[in-house]
Amino acid sequence: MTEAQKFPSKHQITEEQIGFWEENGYFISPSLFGEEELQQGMKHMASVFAEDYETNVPPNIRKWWAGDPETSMKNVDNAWWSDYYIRRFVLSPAIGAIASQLANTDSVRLFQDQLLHKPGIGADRPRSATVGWHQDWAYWKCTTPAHALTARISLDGEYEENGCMQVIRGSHRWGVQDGRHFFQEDADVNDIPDFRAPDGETVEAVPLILEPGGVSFHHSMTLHASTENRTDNPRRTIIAHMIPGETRYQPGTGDHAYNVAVLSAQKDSALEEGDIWEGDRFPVIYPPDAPNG
Ligand SMILES: O=C(O)CCC(=O)C(=O)O
Repeated sequence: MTEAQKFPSKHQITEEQIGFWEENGYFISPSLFGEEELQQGMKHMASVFAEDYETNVPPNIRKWWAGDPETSMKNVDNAWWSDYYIRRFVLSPAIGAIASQLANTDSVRLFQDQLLHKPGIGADRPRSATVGWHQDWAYWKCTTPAHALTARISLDGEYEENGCMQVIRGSHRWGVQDGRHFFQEDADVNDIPDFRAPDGETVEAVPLILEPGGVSFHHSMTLHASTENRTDNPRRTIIAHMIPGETRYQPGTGDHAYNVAVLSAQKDSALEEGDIWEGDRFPVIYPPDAPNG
């Protein structure tokens, strides 16, 4: 394949953008989705949270149920099992093409998706629905090498007041940190923990501002978090967590029991160290039209 065939030209990113990613551990693409798609995304996200599943298959993890407080984060993993429209977003060829260039790999698979609805709690309510500082790989030590990456598609637009995500610039180069606080819903995110930055580097939090339909990418070792949403409207994000096609299973870490069970269920024999993360439940996003096996 020539370079031109590899990436439809509008999904080809520049050497400079790849250099930015390698230095900073994040990248923001221009809007990849239009108004109609975003409206459909909101509708289908609401259906999944309401347990109305197009495929009749539930997502494999839910952390919010009807009746739970509306000020809590609504969060579901693997909604693409349940909904065809969500599937269109998280298996988007544009996202796959950009991810393959950032990760410098010939193939990209979906590791799992995530729907995130951060409620608008207004100015006065106690802090809630925050995401504490964490590195994604701290939850995914069952994947090696640690080159997974995430695309976050913003349906509403993201900015500081509605609790946009923040990253610690360059932290993907700093090794494993004390970072497993994703589920801390009352975190004071502006009080940044004492992360270990190498000599000469500083701990700098960068807000990832997104227009509606905009997509941010971050490396699985990049420290990130998000504050509460102080507006009166939800901040909704469809998230594709992706792995390079050569990613292998690393046993003994006790991490991500759900995905390990999914991988194991697709095999005839017991999982072994070094097995490739593959199969229908980890579909190929890039190259487009590749078989899933
Ligand atoms: O959107 C957020 O606030 C956090 C998302 C996140 O932690 C992730 O995509 O890894």
